[in-house]
Amino acid sequence: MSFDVPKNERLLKWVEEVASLCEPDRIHWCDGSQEEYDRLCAQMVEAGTLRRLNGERRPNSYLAWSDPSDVARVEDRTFICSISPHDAGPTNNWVHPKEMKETLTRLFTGCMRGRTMYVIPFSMGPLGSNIAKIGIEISDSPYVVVNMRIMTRMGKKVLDLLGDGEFIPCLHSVGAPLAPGREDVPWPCNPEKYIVHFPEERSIWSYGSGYGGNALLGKKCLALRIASKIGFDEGWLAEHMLILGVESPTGEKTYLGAAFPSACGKTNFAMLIPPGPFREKGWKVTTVGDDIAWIKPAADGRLYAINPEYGYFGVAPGTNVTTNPNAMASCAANTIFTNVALTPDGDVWWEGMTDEPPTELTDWQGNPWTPACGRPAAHPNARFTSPASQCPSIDPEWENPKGVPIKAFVFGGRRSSTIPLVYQAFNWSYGVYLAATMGSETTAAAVGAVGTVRRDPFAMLPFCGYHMADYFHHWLQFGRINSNPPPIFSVNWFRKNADGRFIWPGYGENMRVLKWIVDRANGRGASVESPLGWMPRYDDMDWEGLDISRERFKELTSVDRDLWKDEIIAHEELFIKMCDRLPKEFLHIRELIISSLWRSPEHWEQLGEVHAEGWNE
Ligand code: O2Y
Ligand code: MN
Repeated sequence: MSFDVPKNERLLKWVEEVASLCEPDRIHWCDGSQEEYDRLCAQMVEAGTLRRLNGERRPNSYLAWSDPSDVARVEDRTFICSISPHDAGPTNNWVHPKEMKETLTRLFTGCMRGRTMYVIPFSMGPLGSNIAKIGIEISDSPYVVVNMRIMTRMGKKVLDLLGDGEFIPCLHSVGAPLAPGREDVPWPCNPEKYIVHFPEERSIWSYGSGYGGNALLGKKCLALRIASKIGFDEGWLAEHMLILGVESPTGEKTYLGAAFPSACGKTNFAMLIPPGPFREKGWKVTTVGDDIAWIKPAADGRLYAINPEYGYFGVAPGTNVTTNPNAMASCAANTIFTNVALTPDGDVWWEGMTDEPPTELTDWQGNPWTPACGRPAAHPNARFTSPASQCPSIDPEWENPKGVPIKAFVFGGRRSSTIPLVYQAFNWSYGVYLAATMGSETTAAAVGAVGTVRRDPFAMLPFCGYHMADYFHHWLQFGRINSNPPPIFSVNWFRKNADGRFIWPGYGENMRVLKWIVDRANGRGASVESPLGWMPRYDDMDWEGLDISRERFKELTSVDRDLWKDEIIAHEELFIKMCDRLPKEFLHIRELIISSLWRSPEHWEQLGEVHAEGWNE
């Protein structure tokens, strides 16, 4: 250890207990220094876990290839072990904590033999922020240590701040003890996996996987599952939301939080570059966070958000200099890539990085690859771990311990029909309803038939650490006790026409929708009432530099009564699952939406110019 033993009795006792359970050969307290990082990376290069990339092309960067069985989060092996199953709710896997502790104790016994046990102190959020929390991850994976140093504020400075205070214990093992004299494999893991949360005790145990959200326990496990329960108990929100800032030509700054399920372009939206005419007029978009937001009410009556993370664990395939130049710049150096392909000159490549693939590569499983071979070169869930500070659009306030004031919430899914381009909920409760019922069509990367709608309330389905209907109550209550909660918007970038083609260009052009949202949030933008909420008319949006006809706009914003009939029935199916604790408000709001949709055609014609067609049939 390169520093004195910390004086936190609870921490020392826990480390001792874990060491006697897991029986590691060595214990290393991580100081978080560059020297420690470099040393661990060099050891992993030696062990075959990492490859050092060409320093000219990718300075200080490495590539890891995982075991092919350990490539993503494992939702079916993720558990919320509250004392009562009713507190985990119908959307989580549950086992009684006593039974689960017995299983885990058996699995963790001797699981670190032959390995080093790393003690990793980390802060989720800027050091000392009253919104931040300290965690201690114990892990037997050096890959976890170096990734945690990028993803969180990590090391001695965190222990100094902790003193004898509270921390969230996070225990992780790859579940692969090394017998004496046995050679290690590059990516140790175990086919039996458990990602377990004890929400009442506020602790995490993860076994068998070395990958991403299963192993970097600050991210999904602490910052979402455990933090959502703490937020419920303490009156704040831990959300699966990006945070972005919009600066207008007059210098007005508007921050918003936005939630999207996976495969909806969340990182691209977090790092959006406005189209030319907007940039020329002086519009700027800045990034506070790309994945998670912790949001607390402050004394001035506003809601403040921090990004609890310090880096990006971004999905590589599909990212390129056109779709997301800011992400490409973020991973230009000091990055750990996982499961991407290796080029002959020691750089990385993934599907969608360039128009033309390289003529030869080594794929993510270490095999020779050519464009004709019919296999992807990178795994579809391949990742880059990069410091957030390297993002060119990083917001100047991203490290402000107070957080940034949130003026709007945005919720979006991938829907080829039914959901209009954008609308604003009539009020907070309607907004909570729209977020609770949001869904997204499955893509080839997800489980389930392509194109079926998977309901993903608040994009939190895999990440809510307690009963989802209690979570809805918490949001409703948040709007009651905070006097002026931000407006809530729904967006959908993925509408298609009858030929199955996308009718919205997306990417930077989403700025046009964002501008309308920002105008509305600041009490300006014009709108018209629709059955679902407030919507822009064609002339309420800025179209400079983009050729979208009035006809196309009508297609993008139409609300089809027949499709909404099915949509409402699907809401009902979701509600039935949670009927034991569903907020009564939702049933009333559903009825109000139904009666709005079935109002007379004349009613909507009087209000709006263009929307009548869809609503009046
Ligand atoms: O598969 C994993 O372990 C990563 S999942 C992930 C990573 C970064 C941001 N979001 C997610 C997610 O699943 O929402
Ligand atoms: Mn995420």
